[in-house]
Amino acid sequence: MSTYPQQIRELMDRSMRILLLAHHNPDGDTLGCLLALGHYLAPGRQVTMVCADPVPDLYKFLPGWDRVLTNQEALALPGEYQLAIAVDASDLGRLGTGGEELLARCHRVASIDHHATGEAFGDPAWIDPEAAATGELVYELLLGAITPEIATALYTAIVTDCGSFRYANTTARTLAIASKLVEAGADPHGIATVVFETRSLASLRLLEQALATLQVTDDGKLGWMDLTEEMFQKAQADDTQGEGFVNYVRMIRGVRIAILFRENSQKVRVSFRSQDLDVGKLAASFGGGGHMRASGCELPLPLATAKEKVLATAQSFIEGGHGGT
Ligand SMILES: [Mn+2]
Repeated sequence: MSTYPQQIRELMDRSMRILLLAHHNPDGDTLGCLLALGHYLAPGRQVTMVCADPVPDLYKFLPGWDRVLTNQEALALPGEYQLAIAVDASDLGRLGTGGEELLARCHRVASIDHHATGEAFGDPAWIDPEAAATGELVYELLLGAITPEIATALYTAIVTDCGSFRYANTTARTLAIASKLVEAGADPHGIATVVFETRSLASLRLLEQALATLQVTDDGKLGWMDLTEEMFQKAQADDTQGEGFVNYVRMIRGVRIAILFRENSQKVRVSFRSQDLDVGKLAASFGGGGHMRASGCELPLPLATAKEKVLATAQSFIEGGHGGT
């Protein structure tokens, strides 16, 4: 039995001013955990919730989202914190610009995460790669003190990271915790409608353009798609609206590695997905990270060069049979 939750509970009990940190380019897991902890700790304490990037529109149904500050906004506030808790961030870089500066103001830093890759930080650093979402760990931490707001936040954390319980990371524990959260007031249909069944027109216009670039190798085992800055402009889509597009490539029968290349000013953000290969290792070979079936990296290269490099490596990765389990 892990002692990490107990250690973090003791730290929370002793701390009056607490900083909670999500990772940059936030997803449902990191935001759900941030807000769940925020709701849990708020009574009787001064809690500051931060994320390097603004909360995407998609997650603005989560109770308390409007109290999340950017790292820069928090840096403008005076004072120190007795405790920082980072959620779902596999290394310090994931906290984004200003993240480390904020941690320098905290007497103690704890981390709760489920990524197997990355240079862990924090004391304690509670990392459980068996968890489908960091939300499972935060659930365990809160010992059943689950209000409807917390239930909504944690259910969203879990359901997004396990793709509605469809991904390989879904376990009996994932489902058992989700069940408890529904009992505590989370609305599975309402959350699924907002998170999975609702898209802006701009987002579909963006997808239309991205799908037009879809390619697979002759053997059909490697598939990829591009998202360029020009497409975003044409679709009038914002930065967050390409989320999840890589899954369309992953869906193609026979594709073992699916890649999305996202052009982003002078860099290319690369997302990897696989049904059966360890793409965490593939991303790590480019200095990135993530999980076995979902990972990513960032290359400071023009799109064409980044593609050439990544596709060649992915191709030999498939041929080398880097199966993992
Ligand atoms: Mn996560």
